[in-house]
Amino acid sequence: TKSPVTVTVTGAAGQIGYALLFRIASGALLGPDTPVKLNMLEIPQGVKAAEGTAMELNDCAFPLLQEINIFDDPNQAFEGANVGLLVGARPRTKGMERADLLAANGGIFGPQGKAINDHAADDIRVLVVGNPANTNALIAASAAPDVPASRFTAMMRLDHNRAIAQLAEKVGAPVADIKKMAVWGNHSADQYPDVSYATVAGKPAADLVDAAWLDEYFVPTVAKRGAAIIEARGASSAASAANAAIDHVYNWVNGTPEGDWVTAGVASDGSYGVPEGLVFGFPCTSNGGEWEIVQGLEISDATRAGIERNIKALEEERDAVRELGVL
Ligand code: NAX
Repeated sequence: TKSPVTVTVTGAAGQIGYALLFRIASGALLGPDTPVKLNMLEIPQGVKAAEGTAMELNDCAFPLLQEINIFDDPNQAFEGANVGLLVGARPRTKGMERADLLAANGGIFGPQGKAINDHAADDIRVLVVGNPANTNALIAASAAPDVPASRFTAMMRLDHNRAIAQLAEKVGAPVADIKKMAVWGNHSADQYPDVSYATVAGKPAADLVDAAWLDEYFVPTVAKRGAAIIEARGASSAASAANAAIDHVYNWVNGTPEGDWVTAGVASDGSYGVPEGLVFGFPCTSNGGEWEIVQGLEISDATRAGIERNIKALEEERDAVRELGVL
């Protein structure tokens, strides 16, 4: 077995946290040979519930789980962290202005970024799940000048998985037959799920579905899936979000399969005309260490329009947090 990896989960007492922690402890996040030390971060009101979850984690007697610690101080929670899953965020409440939401989250992700900068291990890898995830990742990265910006990523994997599931259902193929899905941009209704490069059992997906289905059903269904889940379940996506977080980190650390890629929200290096620094959903591969944006894809007019819409949306979010002084 390998040496233990310290994983810090924020918002540990929330519903995604509850779906996530047991899978991390079981070995699904890092693999079956990697022991885990779990650091759970909550706000003071969440600590008691986190303690209850820790009791249940103990009761699972997971062979890989070496330690559980609960904190309400980010500096302690990120001490020595190798992986940070930033799930806890300030949700938008009724009547809340967007600027207030961005400011409240700046007040969370700024200090957490600084705590990561000052206390995390040198190989720290961060996935931001809490919304607005892309901009929260940007805020955390900018508060951590000593950590490469490439180590701060945002979760676009749920959107990616949703897109695969919708296409699989439409063409009647198993999900395992679908490769090279992409979701460009922001984890919001602006996102652009794109089958341009996708294959189904090796055949181009674009040959199996028509343009009207893509524009009128596929894109809006994937982009608005979160709202549909809330409508049906009376609560937002939790287990599927936790699953996507597991997928993202697993592929980041262990690599993506040969001949395929996944979608990750990563700091743009200017690829595909996306301004440098914006945390943007791109098709990415990992060699088991760093994300790399897939290069050289031909961009259709529809994809270009989708990318541009997301650049605009993310620049607006970035400018708004700059104005608030959190960036
Ligand atoms: P919950 O409200 O169930 O849990 C959030 C938890 O975070 C609470 O226990 C709260 O006490 C804690 N928290 C709040 N501020 C904190 C802080 N400063 N430090 C540590 N903990 C803090 O929300 P849940 O359903 O778990 O969702 C968490 C976040 O994920 C939300 O922002 C949600 O919008 C976002 N999502 C992102 C998705 C994505 O694909 N990127 C999809 C699912 C989800 O909607």
